[in-house]
Amino acid sequence: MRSLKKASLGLVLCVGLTGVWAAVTGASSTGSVSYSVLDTENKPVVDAVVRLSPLVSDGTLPAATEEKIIDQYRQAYEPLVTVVTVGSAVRFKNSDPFGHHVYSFSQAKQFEYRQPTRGTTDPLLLDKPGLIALGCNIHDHMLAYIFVSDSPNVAISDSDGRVQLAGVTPGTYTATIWHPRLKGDPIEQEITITDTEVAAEVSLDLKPPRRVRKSSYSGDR
Ligand SMILES: [Cu+2]
Repeated sequence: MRSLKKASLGLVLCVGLTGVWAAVTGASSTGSVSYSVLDTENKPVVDAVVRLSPLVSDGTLPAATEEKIIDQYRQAYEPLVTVVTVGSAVRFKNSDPFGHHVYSFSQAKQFEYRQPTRGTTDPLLLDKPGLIALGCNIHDHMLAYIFVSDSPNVAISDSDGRVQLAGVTPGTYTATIWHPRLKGDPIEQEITITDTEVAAEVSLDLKPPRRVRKSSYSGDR
């Protein structure tokens, strides 16, 4: 009887340690990808979202990302594109000395916050994956986006057009690439991740940038 108990304990320890072992040896069992996002003139594209989804999903949702703040400053949203995983929350900050009224009618989230003066809203839970377009009921030119991902492997391009995704389990994925000014639907590419860094490139056909009139107010946040 005693030996049976020991055997069961050993099994429990084994199962528990497998996860720890995988984490410790992560460097050799996961891969990474470095995406280069360019426009049709080969110039780097900032604010492009790249998400990797496994060809066959096991239905597991990613852990929530840290709560993010979307600021409203000089009649513009900062950042233009926010990326979170599903189940995460965002707050809206008003850094202007006048009111804003942020809202969305997007399928992934409908909400509105009237902010007559400076301050930060309560957290808004993003419980469905998808793209959320934000607008302001007071300032029509204010636009921004929240990309809510059902995959943990998601990131946004920097000013060099680079997207780094690390800690990706080797396998075949569909990469979905989206940008606020993309003509047409998001681009999909099949990509195979190995245990070394994979380099990938995508070219986006973009609409011209909008001419945004920013408020002349330039006070402190
Ligand atoms: Cu506004």
